[in-house]
Amino acid sequence: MSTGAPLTLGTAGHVDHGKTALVAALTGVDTDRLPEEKARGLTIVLGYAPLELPSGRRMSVVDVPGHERFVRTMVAGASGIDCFLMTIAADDGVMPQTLEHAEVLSALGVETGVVAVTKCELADPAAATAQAAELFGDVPVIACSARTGTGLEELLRALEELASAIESRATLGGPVRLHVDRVFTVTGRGTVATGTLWSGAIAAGDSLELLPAGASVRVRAVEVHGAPVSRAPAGQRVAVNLTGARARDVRRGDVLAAPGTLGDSLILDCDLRLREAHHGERVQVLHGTRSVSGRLLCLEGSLWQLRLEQPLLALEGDRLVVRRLAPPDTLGGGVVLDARARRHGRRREILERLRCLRDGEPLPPSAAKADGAIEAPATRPARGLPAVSEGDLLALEQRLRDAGPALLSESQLTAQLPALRVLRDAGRAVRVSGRLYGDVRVVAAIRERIVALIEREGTVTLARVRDALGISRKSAQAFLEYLDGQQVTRRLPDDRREPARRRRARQGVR
Ligand SMILES: Nc1nc2c(ncn2[C@@H]2O[C@H](COP(=O)(O)OP(=O)(O)OP(=O)(O)O)[C@@H](O)[C@H]2O)c(=O)[nH]1
Ligand SMILES: [Mg+2]
Repeated sequence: MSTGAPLTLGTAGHVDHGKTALVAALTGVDTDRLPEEKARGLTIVLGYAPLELPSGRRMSVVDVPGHERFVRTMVAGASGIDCFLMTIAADDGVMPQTLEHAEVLSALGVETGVVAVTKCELADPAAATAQAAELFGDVPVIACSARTGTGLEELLRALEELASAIESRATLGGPVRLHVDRVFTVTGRGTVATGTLWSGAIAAGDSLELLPAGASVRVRAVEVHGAPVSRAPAGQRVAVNLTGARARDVRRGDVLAAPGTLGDSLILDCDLRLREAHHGERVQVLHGTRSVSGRLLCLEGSLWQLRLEQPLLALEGDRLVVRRLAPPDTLGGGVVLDARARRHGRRREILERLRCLRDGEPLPPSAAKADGAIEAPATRPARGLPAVSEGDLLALEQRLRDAGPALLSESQLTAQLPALRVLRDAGRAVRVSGRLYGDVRVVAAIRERIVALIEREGTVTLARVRDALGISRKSAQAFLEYLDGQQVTRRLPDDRREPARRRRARQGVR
């Protein structure tokens, strides 16, 4: 029986602190499915299980890895959860990823949860309990053991109480948004994408948009924890059987969204709590199940601009996590205030507007003017260039889209150069290489396909990219140069390309 609106619980905690064992003891499901996970006794990918509470209410559980190398996966699993189950082993106490996961949860705004002091039959749980209380304040702390069963009933009761106090995303409405974390093919049924449904409801027959590719897909069937349902509301794990997309066209980090409700974000104004970050620093930005590199620009206090190298699929109010690239570490995170900002500095009226958005205050008239400047950046003519109308911009955008991976050169666009400049500043057009330009969605989709090809094949030649993607040699060259420039690929002496971070990837660093 399942009563109450859907909710999702995410595990958290240092490696080996008993997350997976606890989920198995509570749900009966061993979420470590991969042979490598079983052999190493280590969670590597996200695990999922339904948890039935004493009242019959059901929660989705996402079990995350605790190893420091898999923090990116942990963030992907924690994005979209409603509450946490943090484990701290009685015989180990608070450890680095206890702290890092706590930081991620706080950045994602997940403040409700329970701490389980695990392995309590191995050591006196008092010290770890005191540490937990210090770290998490008045969150319930329960000593338990997955091995002996001690404390599990108390833990379930605490989760029940927690669940009754949380408002389910199902009641909040909003358009469909599902950040894909797994994709596979089921014989006879085709592509299945799974994720935690952030908002909206998905039903068989729905038309959705797959982003960033922008492809139209149709929902053939929907399942929740292995059982078919006619309609799945937000707040739980959902598996969507799709038509219109092959499994290899869908990747972790993609988003299934209600058509026309979500677009690419390349420049975001945010309210961030960061430690040790500095103006101009290149960082990793994690949002949903996606992570991209970008640069941090300090505007004022907690207000920062993020200029990304690849798009995120974000909306205002979304949470994101910021990590340092080397050595990898979580710096903090926060809230998106403007998901489609334009490049700007510390202009007074823009800062005033952002302060109001952050503090939830009404926009004063001067900030409202700046608001228009931000909301409709593309209509503002670039300095020294003739004004361009929204019609000019849409016409050029369509032309770039129609050109697709063939791209367009500046010499083909002489009459539209002012519009090109505006589109480029607004992140809607991308200079791929030399004087060649493409639509931001087209460029993102081609990039993803090349990265997938290299992931499959190790290294690639220009000719291989040309043939595999069915594009011209000139385009293949431009895209590879673009990816070299972004340090996604690295050019080898024999002109082949390999992933720029191949050596680290071989060592298992993600
Ligand atoms: N004695 C004892 N051992 C436990 C208990 N819970 C887990 N373990 C053991 O601790 C080890 C790690 O447990 P896991 O559940 O895999 O830990 P984890 O937090 O999921 O680890 P990662 O997912 O890799 O971060 C395994 O050998 C478990 O059998 C417990 O309550 N008592
Ligand atoms: Mg585990």
